[in-house]
Amino acid sequence: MMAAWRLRQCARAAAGLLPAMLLANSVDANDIQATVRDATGQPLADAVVYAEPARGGGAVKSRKEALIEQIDKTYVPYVTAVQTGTFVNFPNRDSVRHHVYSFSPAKTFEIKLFSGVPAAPVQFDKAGEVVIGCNIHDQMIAHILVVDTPHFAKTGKDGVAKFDGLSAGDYTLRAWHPTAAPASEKVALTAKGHATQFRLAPRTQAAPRK
Ligand SMILES: [Cu+2]
Repeated sequence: MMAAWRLRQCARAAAGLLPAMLLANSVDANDIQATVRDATGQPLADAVVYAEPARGGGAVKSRKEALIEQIDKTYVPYVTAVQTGTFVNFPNRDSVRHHVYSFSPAKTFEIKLFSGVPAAPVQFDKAGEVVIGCNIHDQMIAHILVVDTPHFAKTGKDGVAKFDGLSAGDYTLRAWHPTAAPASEKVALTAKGHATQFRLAPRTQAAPRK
């Protein structure tokens, strides 16, 4: 207990040394902004950055349903991040039928050959990576990262993910991408916010297949 307490105090002290750097990045109070790059330093789009409170649980869950559409035999979007418990539906906008499925341990399911909007969305109730495939079109792949926190965002083409509304306190900040090895850092978040960068190495182990 005492060791953990001291560690937090040190982390807070260290964070206090960097206000100029944080302000330079225009981070508002209790915001987190992370730039994610690949091993060569290029900005990485479709990465998910999320903050897990050290004290865990108790967070309000968003009940907003997410959509992964099928357009021109492509899943849109390619990467989706959702909080545990979120429902996702898979509207088919094509004139051909699709057969959505996943064998991933975090969610195994299938929606057999269908047109239009499936009658029921699928609930993702377990944190982890879910790879979505189509039984008819092998090239169709989508990724869902299910996270046990309401604090997450996906990077754009500039590699930047940003989210706000966090309480001050200790977090583990994680960065994830389908083709990269995940990374994390401990953050003692203050009213000054937190700006950081991740450089992700390629995955040494293939991402779990659909
Ligand atoms: Cu298909």
